[in-house]
Amino acid sequence: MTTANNGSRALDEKSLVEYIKSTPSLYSVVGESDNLEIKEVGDGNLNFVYIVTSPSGALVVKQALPYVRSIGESWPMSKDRSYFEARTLKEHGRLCPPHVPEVYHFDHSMSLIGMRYLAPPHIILRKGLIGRVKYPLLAEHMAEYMSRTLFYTSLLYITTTDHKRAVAEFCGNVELCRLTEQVVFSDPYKVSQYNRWTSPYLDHDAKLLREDNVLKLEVAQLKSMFCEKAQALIHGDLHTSSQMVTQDSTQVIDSEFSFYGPMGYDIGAFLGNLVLAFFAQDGHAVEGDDREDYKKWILRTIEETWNLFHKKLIALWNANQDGPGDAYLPQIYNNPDVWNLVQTNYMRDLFHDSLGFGSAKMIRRIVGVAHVEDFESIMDASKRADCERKVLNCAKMLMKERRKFVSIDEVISAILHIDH
Ligand code: ADP
Ligand code: SR1
Ligand code: MG
Repeated sequence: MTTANNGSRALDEKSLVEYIKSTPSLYSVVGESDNLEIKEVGDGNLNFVYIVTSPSGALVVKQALPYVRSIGESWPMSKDRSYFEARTLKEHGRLCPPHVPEVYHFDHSMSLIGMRYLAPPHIILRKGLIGRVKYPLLAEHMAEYMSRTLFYTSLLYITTTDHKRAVAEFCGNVELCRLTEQVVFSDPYKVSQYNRWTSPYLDHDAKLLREDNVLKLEVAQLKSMFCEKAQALIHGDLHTSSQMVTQDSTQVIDSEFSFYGPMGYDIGAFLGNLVLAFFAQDGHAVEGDDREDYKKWILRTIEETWNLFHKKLIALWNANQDGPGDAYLPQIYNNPDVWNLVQTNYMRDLFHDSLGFGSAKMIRRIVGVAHVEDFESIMDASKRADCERKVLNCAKMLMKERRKFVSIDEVISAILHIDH
């Protein structure tokens, strides 16, 4: 075990064995075995992740150190993010147990979480999308996860007393929120030391972004919504590397960016990352496999996710019309006409928020600090840039025109139009 700055004790393979042996809630999962194997598998941007196996069990240990792993110690970051990750894994797990791994143990002083090991064939969804694997239950599972976690933590279900208490607690995750403000809503629209893109092919496209005043007005609105709209306990980083999947299982991991924010930020993150996967497919096409059928599957999944989410959120809302939620009191809104109108307006605004945030998430992955494997794994830079340019054109159009879209079918048509 080495001592990092801020008094953290960074685990290594050897010290982790000792830690597990002295922690009953972890040691019992691996059958109190003397024969523990440790492997560090962290491929995310921020933390260290260890898989611990014994002949009779396995678990995952995740540790946050006080900096951003992918950048290094020059970018300090509060290790309290681990507290918020554990807190939200537990809360979202309580609200939607089939789609969130169980937390066995949390150690605040070590910024360490012990959780269920998502064993193979679970893989990170993004890798499955690059390998053109279809997941028939993905839309259903993600719609279930998003509708339950967002509904039950919003004022549609809880009282303003509970909401304010929870909002206050999650305001503590300020450093992670500020990281998002910077890398999603600011840096892509200005010169920043961290920005990069497929140069020289996208030099002009990146410049156009920085000079697009209409886009800047839109992104300012989205940023203020991200900072001000405490609508629900959102995951906060729901891209396609935050799900581990098989053909019949979808598990949402990595909720360290969670806070009370706009629902559309989660929905947009997931749908926007599926759009990224869609535009990356041409870069992975080879002779004999043009990936056209797979592209259609991605678009169908986008459509089904939104439509199922819509249906499930409304169903939860109707079933809890007389529940504790302070937003729409039944004494005022019990007339079916006004009730329908309230729901129609709410879902329309949420749809437009999701399109806006989804677009911002797409843009940041092309010209910002953190890129995604969907495109990074396209080795031919010119081909990669062609795919990435379509993302930028699609995202700019969606962000600016989002209020004109009435249904997800129209969005799919617009994506197809840009693709051809
Ligand atoms: P970061 O916070 O650094 O982004 P992640 O939570 O995304 O870290 O985890 C990094 C990697 O560790 C994932 O891509 C996945 O391969 C692996 N991983 C994380 N949690 C689990 C788990 N519960 N079971 C199996 N593998 C996991
Ligand atoms: C330095 S930016 C790192 C990014 O990785 C995380 O997964 C978040 O998306 C964050 O924006
Ligand atoms: Mg991650």
